[in-house]
Amino acid sequence: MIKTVATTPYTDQKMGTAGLRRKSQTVLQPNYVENFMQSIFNVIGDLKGKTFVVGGDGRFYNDTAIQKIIKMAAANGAAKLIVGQNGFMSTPAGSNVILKNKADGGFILSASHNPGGKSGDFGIKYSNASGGQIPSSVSDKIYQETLNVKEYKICDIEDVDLSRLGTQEVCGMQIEVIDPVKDYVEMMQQIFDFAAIRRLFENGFTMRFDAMNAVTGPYARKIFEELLGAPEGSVVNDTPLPDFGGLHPDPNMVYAKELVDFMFSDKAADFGAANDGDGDRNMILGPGFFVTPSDSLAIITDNFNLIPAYKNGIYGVAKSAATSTAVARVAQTHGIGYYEVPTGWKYFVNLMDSKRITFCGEESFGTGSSHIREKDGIWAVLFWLNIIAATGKSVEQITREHWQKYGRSYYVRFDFEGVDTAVADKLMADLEARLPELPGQTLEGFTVSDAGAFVYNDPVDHSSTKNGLIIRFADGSRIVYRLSGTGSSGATIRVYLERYSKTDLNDDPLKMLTEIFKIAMAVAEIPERTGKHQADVVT
Ligand code: VG1
Ligand code: CO
Repeated sequence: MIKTVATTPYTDQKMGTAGLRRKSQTVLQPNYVENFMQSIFNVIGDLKGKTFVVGGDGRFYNDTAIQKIIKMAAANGAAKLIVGQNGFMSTPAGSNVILKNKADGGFILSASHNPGGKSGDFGIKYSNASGGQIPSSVSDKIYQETLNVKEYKICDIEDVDLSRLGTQEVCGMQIEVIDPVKDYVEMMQQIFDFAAIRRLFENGFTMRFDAMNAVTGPYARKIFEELLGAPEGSVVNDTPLPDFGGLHPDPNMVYAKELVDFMFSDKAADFGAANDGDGDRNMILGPGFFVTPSDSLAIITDNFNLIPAYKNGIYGVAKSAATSTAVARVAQTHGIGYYEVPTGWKYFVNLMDSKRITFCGEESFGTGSSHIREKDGIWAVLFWLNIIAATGKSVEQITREHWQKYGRSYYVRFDFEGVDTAVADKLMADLEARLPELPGQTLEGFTVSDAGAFVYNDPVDHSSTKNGLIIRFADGSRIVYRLSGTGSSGATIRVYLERYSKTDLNDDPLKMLTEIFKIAMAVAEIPERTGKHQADVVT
């Protein structure tokens, strides 16, 4: 039944910040998925005795790609695949299934927060036995392999029925189809105080969770409505659709517009939240109030003792360099470890495995803990609900009290999208070359204290990673520049701005960042080089 098929390499199968992400039309090319998967299998080497976890966020091509992966894993000699029913599994649930079953790795078919459908994006995230995505050293090897791959192995069999739970044998390999929600829900019940949150809803508390027609609908319905008793209809856009119903499943103020409009109307629920395509991102809202992901990480960390699973203490916390410094002040107050890593969840994995940190987060709406090795959207929502249940305070009250205690990091991210790749690369290179001239200069009233590339030296595997450029000012303000590694066409320049105030707690972030924005635009020559005077997306 095993066929060996000749193929020719593609030159664009390099993974980015989180796996391979391409236009669906690119992925539809002959052997595109086959080449990529065979390259991974070649780098792993012998698949004998190995078990992998497979699922996806249900987007267009999920069903086709998963059949290819099953048939190729079998042909390459894998012992077993654990597959989500109907091919569904969120990224955090997948990490849990890998860890729980001590699997050798896993594949989540998703382009995360990127739009789906025929004209959207498709992607594959690859994790190893840690439950987290592979380090760059491994993805570099896989990329080299994709440039040389000449043939792939596949079982010549009918498509496998993934609708029935249970174990079947296919081409000499075991396939166990599991309920992707069950294990995840059990894990959440072990972490949070479900009884307290249930009481909150019994007392009339209301919420709206927007699954954005992506993978978290079934998880959210089970947890929030069935188990915690949120009124029916609290979870919206809860049926995963191949094109996400046309939505851009990125839970931020721009793309989660339906939820934002609702939460800023007079009909708002007490609590609002959304997740992204594959369920690893979250947005937290109160009535007429938005919590920045950077503040959310700081607030979660400050309140660890309210949560059953963390009440005995946490090791430490880490954030990506681009994320605001709000959590640093919390770490200092609590005397816990604090780390700053490059953008991408994979950089947190060593810190969690070595018990240096328990919590971690990114400004891009990602928060999580060492319960798994991915960021976790529903976990973050439950964390907030648990804080609210334990304190009786509203989202806004919790956040404002946090600012009173620690001061406020005004923080906004500006994305310049669809920039020519060569222009973006040159902009970054030229900017880096100019940065050493900046310290000591005063621009728009702000004095630069230090400027340079962000370099992370991993304390565990001693690898060194350069990611982005940072300008720091004497008053604690910062500008971070980086190029996105998750897009599927052109370049996106991300500019992250932060300004700290201990006393001005109620200002408008954009207003507070007016001068810093001007400096950021001028120093990098963004208008001159890209023709853009405004960002395309502001979050
Ligand atoms: C973006 C975010 C980053 C996140 C990554 C994957 O990467 O900035 O924080 O880890 O997406 O998120 P980039 O390189 O485009 O800035 V997900 O939800 O796509 O797995
Ligand atoms: Co995601």
